[in-house]
Amino acid sequence: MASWAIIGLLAVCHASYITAYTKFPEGFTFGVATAAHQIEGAWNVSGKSENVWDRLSHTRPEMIADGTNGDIACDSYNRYREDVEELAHLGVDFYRFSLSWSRILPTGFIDELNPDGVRYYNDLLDALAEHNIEPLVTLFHWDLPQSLQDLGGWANPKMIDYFRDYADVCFKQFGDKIKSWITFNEPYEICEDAYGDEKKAPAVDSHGVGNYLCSDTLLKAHAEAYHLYNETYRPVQNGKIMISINSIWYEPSDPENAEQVALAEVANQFKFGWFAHPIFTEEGGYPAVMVENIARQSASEGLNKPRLEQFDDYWIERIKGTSDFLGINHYTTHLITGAGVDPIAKSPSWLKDIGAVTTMNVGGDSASEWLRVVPTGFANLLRWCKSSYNDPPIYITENGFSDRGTLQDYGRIQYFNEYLSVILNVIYDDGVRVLGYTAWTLMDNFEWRAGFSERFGFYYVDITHPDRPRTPKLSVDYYRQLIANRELPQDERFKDPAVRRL
Ligand code: PNW
Repeated sequence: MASWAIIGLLAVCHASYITAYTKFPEGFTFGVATAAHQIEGAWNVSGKSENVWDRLSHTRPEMIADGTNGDIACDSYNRYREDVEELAHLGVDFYRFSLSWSRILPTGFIDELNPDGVRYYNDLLDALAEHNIEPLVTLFHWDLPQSLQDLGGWANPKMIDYFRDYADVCFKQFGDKIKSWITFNEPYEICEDAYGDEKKAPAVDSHGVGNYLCSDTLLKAHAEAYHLYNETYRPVQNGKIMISINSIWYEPSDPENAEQVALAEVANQFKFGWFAHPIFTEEGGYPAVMVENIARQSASEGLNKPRLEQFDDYWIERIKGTSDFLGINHYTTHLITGAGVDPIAKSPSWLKDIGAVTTMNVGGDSASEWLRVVPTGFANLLRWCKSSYNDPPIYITENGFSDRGTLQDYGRIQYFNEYLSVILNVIYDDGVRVLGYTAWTLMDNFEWRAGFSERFGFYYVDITHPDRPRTPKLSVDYYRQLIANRELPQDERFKDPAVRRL
């Protein structure tokens, strides 16, 4: 068979990936995201103090896959003008980045404002404004000042006040230049991975206990920052404020199996609902199934109080409705195979509390073990959010794909194309109100415990070179063309020559 015939046949086989919709609705916006600790470097200069990721990567380097750290990272503290040039080249409508708490308030408290930190973010904001790029700014993307961790971090209820104070400083210092705020990036990762496990700094690993102390504090801190903005700053600054919730979306491995279907719903309530239900439902509070499962488990463990308790009426009301949009970070879908204790679950733990067995054996692969390529799962998540949370306006605040850093990054292009197709489908066919999309990430950066071994960037970053040179990958052309035309690119050159499909 001639090679063109083979290619044609493959194209037909994969025709289901190509949707009828290619054009984005009027007003839909595109951006890219980064986070301070992953790109800035300059970890101990110009007044910045140590944060929990500095501490972890310096004292336990074996915890980082390639032994790297964020000391220099992409050197964005010195090279932010290059970052902005790249953003301008891509043509993005907005840039999502985060503020480093320990750079702005080195003690963690408001007694000391670091002028160099304030100047850095003002310079970045001014450079963005020159290029008409809107800032979308995250207050907290995981880099807690170590001084506050020494007091218990997010397991300490005093953090509600400390976070509110920090947010107040940020609104006051930068709020005239920022119209869109995110309080927390991925509360699940903060609470479960860092206090209920050791997957993220500070790696407290108080499974089944610390994770729930964290969520009580974090949700209250989020609500206080929202009310502060809403009452004091919004009337003069006229901006919006939201939270970005991460989903691993769970599906039954056999859609005909009623038990698996029910357990997948439980798992989604534990994962997404843990933080979304208190904010985005009319009822408010933690999902009932979480409260019930954890009470039952806690009693069987001989405790006299559940490890997670429902908020009281004051806090249920105070937390409800505290987000102007639903920010969704989405990467992947995992499966539920049945009831019971997952073999990887610690005891007690969030995973054991769910009472289901999970597997990552689904979809296409990436460089990250957890990241499976399952576009249909994204469609189901978005439809579920519409029905579970009363049709909220949604921003996708992260979505992306990891490889080992190839410049011909067809895997990334195909991932974006398939996940963006899904967004078009749910907008046009299901009326899901997705208003904007944020690709993760501008350039290869310090990927937390994976170091630089898993790369999510549009630009390749050579971390062996002191100047941290950035090289555009093929996906830069793809995203640039997409944004320019507001349409999924159809060019042959974006198709993987191995399979000739997008
Ligand atoms: C996000 N999951 O983390 C973070 O917001 C980014 O800082 C990070 O670099 C990026 O995604 C890629 O990892 C996630 O298991 C970690 O589904 C884990 C998951 C999702 C996002």
